Amino acid sequence: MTGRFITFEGGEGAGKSTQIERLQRRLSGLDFKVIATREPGGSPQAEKIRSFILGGEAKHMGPFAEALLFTAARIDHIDTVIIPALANGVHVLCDRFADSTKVYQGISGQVSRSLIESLEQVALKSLRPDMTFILDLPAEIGLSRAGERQAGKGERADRFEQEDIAFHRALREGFLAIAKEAPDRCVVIDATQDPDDVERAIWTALQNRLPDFAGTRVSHVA
Ligand code: T5A
Repeated sequence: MTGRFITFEGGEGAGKSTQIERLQRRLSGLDFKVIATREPGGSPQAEKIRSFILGGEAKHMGPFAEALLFTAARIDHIDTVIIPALANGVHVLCDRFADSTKVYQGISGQVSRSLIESLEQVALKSLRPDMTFILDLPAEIGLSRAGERQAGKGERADRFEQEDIAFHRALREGFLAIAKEAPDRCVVIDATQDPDDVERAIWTALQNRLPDFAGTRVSHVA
């Protein structure tokens, strides 16, 4: 029995964590076995690499070195968390995955596509997400949401949130380009909607695309 691997991508503050939490709650309520995880991080070793990168300690080494660090974290996360869960029939909801490296380090960071693809091949081997939700919204809105959330928690902007607006606008275009290149895997969701409408759009798309979830309740929003 194999679980489904579902990833969530998008710019800063797009609402990925919010929607993963909601989807996990819904699927658990329907008796599906499901875990939520994130990148960078998701395993003890990868979380250490996360702190190093997001604390800005690798920034001076440049985007390619950062891509290598994201890849090292991803390999541990895949080997110790994602593959074992999927092999046990557990569905995996992942907050960011390889598309984030393609866009943040590849497009915005200008690491060549061939290098990024080589790293992806080494880390993922035959693993691919069954479905990817791209939560799309203008960079200004996402950054403002992320800023408000941080202010509420007394946190500071991380390594990538500190980049200029042109960087963040390029991210949005990068994710939309991936969705165009891989329409069978990716669904673009309008993330400017309120959280209930975003949740409804995600659930409807999931049921339409993956037979595992078809036939379960459609209309309820928690
Ligand atoms: N990165 C990551 C790379 O550069 N390369 C890689 O390979 C990988 C894997 C990760 C950083 O690392 C980079 C990308 C990132 O910069 P992170 O802290 O995990 O850092 O950052 P994000 O994934 O961007 O997480 P955020 O928490 O910033 O964004 P989310 O999860 O998309 O948003 P969420 O759900 O936390 O919501 C943000 C705020 O908005 C509100 C929420 O309540 C919250 O306050 N909100 C809404 N408000 C209005 N309407 C809605 N629909 C809302 N949905 C949520």
